[in-house]
Parts: sequence; C-alpha cells; structure tokens
Amino acid sequence: MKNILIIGSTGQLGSELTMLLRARYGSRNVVAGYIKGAEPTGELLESGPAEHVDITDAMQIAEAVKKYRIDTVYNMAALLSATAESKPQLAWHIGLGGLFNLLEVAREQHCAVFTPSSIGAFGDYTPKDRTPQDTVQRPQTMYGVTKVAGELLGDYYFKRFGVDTRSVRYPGLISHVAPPGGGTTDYAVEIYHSAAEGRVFKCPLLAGTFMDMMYMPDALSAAINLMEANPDSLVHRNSFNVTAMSVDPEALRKSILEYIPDFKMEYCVDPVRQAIADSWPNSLDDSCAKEEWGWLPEYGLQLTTQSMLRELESKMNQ
Ligand code: AKB
Repeated sequence: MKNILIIGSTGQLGSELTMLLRARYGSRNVVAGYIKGAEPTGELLESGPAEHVDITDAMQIAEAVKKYRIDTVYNMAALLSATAESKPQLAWHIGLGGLFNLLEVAREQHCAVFTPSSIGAFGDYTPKDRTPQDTVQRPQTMYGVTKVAGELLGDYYFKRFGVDTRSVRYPGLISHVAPPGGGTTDYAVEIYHSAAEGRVFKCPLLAGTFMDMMYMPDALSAAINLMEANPDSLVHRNSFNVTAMSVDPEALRKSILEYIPDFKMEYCVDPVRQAIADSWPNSLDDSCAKEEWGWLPEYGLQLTTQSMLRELESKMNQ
C-alpha cells in the first residue's frame, strides 16, 4: 500500500492531484501538505489527512514523512514563470532550496519523488519545433534556471544515492477547477473564463505565439502513470517532454468561436510574458515518454474547449 504526501496540495495542480490520488490509493493514505495562508478547505480538507509542510523547512518535511510512513512525495510547490521573474530570490528558495530539502529527506527515509519541470526549462538556443527530449537547455528566466537545475539535481540523487526521482516537463495546463496564478501560459485558462462569462478577452500574447498546452486530466495521468511506471523501462528520469497540443491565441479563439460565435478577443500584449513565451518551444517531441512509459494524452484542442466551456457554464448556473 502506498503512503503519499503532496507538497503544495492546494495549488492548481496539487488540489486536483490530491483528490485523484485519494480516489486511487484510499483517502487515509494521501496526505495534503499545505503552507500557512493556503490551507485546504472543503472536500480537500474533509476527505483525508492534512499537514503543515513548507518545502523550505526540511524538518517539517522529515517529520511528516516519518509520521505518515510516506513512501512517495509529489512536490507541487513552485512559483510560476511570470511571478518567479518578479521574485527571483524566492523562486530559487522554493524551487531549488525546497527541492534540495526534499531530496535529502527522500534519501534518508527512502521515498520516491515526483517534481514537475516545465517547457520553461528550455531557452532561446533550444530548437523551437518538435523540441527533442535531449537538447540545449539554456533558459534565461529564474523559473527556467530552477527547472533545469532541478532536473539535474533529480538525476544526481538517482545516480548517486538511488533515490527514485521522476519528472515531466509540463506545458501550459488548462483547468476549470483551481485558478492558475502567475504563469505565462495562464492566458489559455483565462480565455475560457472570459468566453464563458461573455467578457471580451484581453490577450497578453501575440497571435502566432505557439506553445504546448495540456488539459488537466492528462496532466494528472502524466504524473501518476510516470510514478507507476516500471523503473526498468525508464531510460530518462528528470525530465520527460510531454504535450497534448501546440496552440497560439488565434487557435484558441477559433476553437471557442465554434461554441460561442459572438466571443471577442483583443490583443493587449504584456512584454514580460511575451518575452518568456518567445524563449519557449513552439512544440515538444514527446516520443521518449510514449516509448518509455506509455504516455498518451486524451484531450486535444477541440475536446478541451468543449469540456472547459461546459464545466465553466455549469458552475455559473449553480
Ligand atoms: C507557466 O506558464 O509558468 C507554467 C509553465 C508552462 O511552466 N504554466
């Protein structure tokens, strides 16, 4: 039986992942780790154990791992790219200092660790189209620096100490559940909210800015399937390219227009986000994830749009 700790369980990815893992492994076996100011509420709080676990505090991680006999930790604590650019020191402290704390606990107490990387781990010198699994990684954002260093640290702890570290490079994540915060790809969530609420969407990125995206159910199965994969089949570990679609603002607009014909979008470009997006790949090659652990996304653009609009409209009618 698995005993799982999710660090950052109340965030965009963490909140949905915690509920899914509880459904899969039993509620009592999945601990929702949270920080002060982001305490779990509602179903997340009521459906299983919760513990104050700040990734920047190694003692707190060690105590929670010991108390609940944790064997697997999903590390969802991070600042997203645009926020990380405005608070680079904090981004390093959480992204890298926190990961180091966690890996040390994992080494001492024998846990497997999942840590998300990102398309932000690539940079201006990376091939932009069908970006290969193994290629140049020279990001110029603090977010990217923490992601590349995190990938290297994960591989180091696996090779040097045998810690079972695994990771995927997430593209932009689209979800109707928890709101995103501070990501460059978050416009792809906000556009659906504007459309469902009948508002004009002010797009912070230029038409033609292609980036990989993924609907949340696929993002959750990527994490869980990779952690459940037979280790003997893994050639790579930290971190796998994964993608479900490559889209720009116009592709999203056109897809929404099929369901909401009077949807309106205006461009109001944010130079910080545009510069970050321009440094990221247009599309990833995720064939290694497919070959090594059977990665297979279910949702393309059309299914994502259908589901997002349906879910947001039904929430508004409640
Ligand atoms: C962001 O935009 O910062 C994230 C990411 C792609 O890592 N969604």
